[in-house]
This record gives sequence, structure tokens and C-alpha cells, in this order.
Amino acid sequence: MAILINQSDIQSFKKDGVVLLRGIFSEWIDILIQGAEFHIKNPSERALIHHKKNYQGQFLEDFCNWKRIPEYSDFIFNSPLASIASSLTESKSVQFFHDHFFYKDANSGVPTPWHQDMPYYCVSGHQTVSFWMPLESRDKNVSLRSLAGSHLLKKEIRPTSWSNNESFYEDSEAFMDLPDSDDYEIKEWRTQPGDVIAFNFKTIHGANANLNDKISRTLSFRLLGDDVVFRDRPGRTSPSFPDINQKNGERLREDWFPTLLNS
Ligand SMILES: O=C(O)CCC(=O)C(=O)O
Repeated sequence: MAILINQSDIQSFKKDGVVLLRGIFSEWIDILIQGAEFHIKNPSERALIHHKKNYQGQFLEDFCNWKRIPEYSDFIFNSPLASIASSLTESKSVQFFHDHFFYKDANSGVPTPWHQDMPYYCVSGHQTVSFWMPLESRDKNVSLRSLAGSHLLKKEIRPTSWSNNESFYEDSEAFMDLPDSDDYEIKEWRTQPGDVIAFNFKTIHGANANLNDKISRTLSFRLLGDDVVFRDRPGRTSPSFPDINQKNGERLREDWFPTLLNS
């Protein structure tokens, strides 16, 4: 994988829990935009729509659409995604977890709050990576931002519902509050289609509202490395996988979460 990423990318990912990889998927952008255009017109039943008072535009997020959108599955199975994930997470095996689509209308006014993805998920482990891919150019102030080193926190951050800020699970005490973002270096970059921000599921991240006069579309692809196993959460996860029928500590079932690489 030396051609696509280098040791310093791997070291940054390990130390900061986030790294920018410039232009790494440029040749896949047209295909992904085709998929995203279909997706916007045909959201799944899992899609969530967020509005903010006094703003016209909406913020739509949707999950787990790779099976029905061939452009997404083409990218997942035929791009160097898994190989890059294997290098970054220093894993021999890579399983696909899910895709997450973020569509923000122009002037949608709804930010993505600071959060950690891991506590929303039915998995535990450290060898994880999300690939955040903007489908159009993003100024720094509407790109992803991440707290460098936050993936090393010992306790998980309390997951809350983005609509009403309520704790996701009853055992809210098992989690810690968000730390003060001023205590961290914030990693954020101006980004172009083809660039990727790769981050650990435990890295605290967020994004400002889209207050520009053009839409913003982002795809995040989530992958699992060697040490990731099923974790039974005390409630509904996001995304939820009803009937998954797995026990704590098991490798995720391959019929739902395909192994993309096993070296
Ligand atoms: O782009 C955004 O608004 C948020 C992205 C995000 O939270 C993610 O990819 O996990």
C-alpha cells in the first residue's frame, strides 16, 4: 500500500486518531456521485431528517445502503478501501461495517455535534476506521473536524440523540461527558472530492452546519480490523441491526458484514 499511503500517514492515524489522505479516491468520485444522486431521491426507511427552526434546508442522514446502491458496493469491493483500512489499522483482516450518507441542503443550519461514533455501535475494539469522503469541495469551516488524540480516552463518551440530546442508553453512568474541545488540537482541513479524512471510531468529531448556498453530500464508509468484535449494547444502536443474533466477543457475522480482505 506504499503507493497510496505512507508510514507517516499510518503514524498520524495512530497518534491523532485522524489523518487526511489527499486525492486518494479521485477516480471513484463520479461513480459515488451517481450513487448519491440516486440515494437522495430514494432514501431508505432508516433515513433520519433533521431541521432547525428558522432554516429552510434539511439535513438528511441515511445508513446501510450498499446492498441496494451498486455504485456504493462497487466502491467497497473494488477500490483500495480495504487495503488502506488494513494499513491504517495495522490489521490482517478487514470487514465492512456500514455506509453512512450525510446530505445537507444549502442553508440547512443543522450542525453535526461533537460526538464519538463507537458508543452508538454494536462493536468494540480499537482497530477501526471511517473514511469520510466529501463529494464536492469543502471549505475548512464546513469540513469534518476532529479532536486529535481523543481516540485514546479510556472511557466512552455518552451517546445522545441528536434531536433531543437524551442519553441513548439507560446506563448513562457507564459513559463520560464530552471533554472540553479547547483541551485538544482540532484537526480540520479544506477538502476536495477524492480526499478522505480517515478516523478511528473513538475519535471525537463533528461538523459545522452548511450555511453556504450550495448543497453538501458526504459518504462515510466504516471498516473493522482484527480486534473488533460484537458488543451487546443496553438498547438500540445507530444504525440498529435487529435480529443480528450475536453474542459479546464474537467476530461480526460475515453474511451481513463481508470480509473484504484477509491476508
Ligand atoms: O459530515 C458530517 O456532518 C458528519 C460526519 C460524521 O459524523 C461521520 O462521518 O461520522
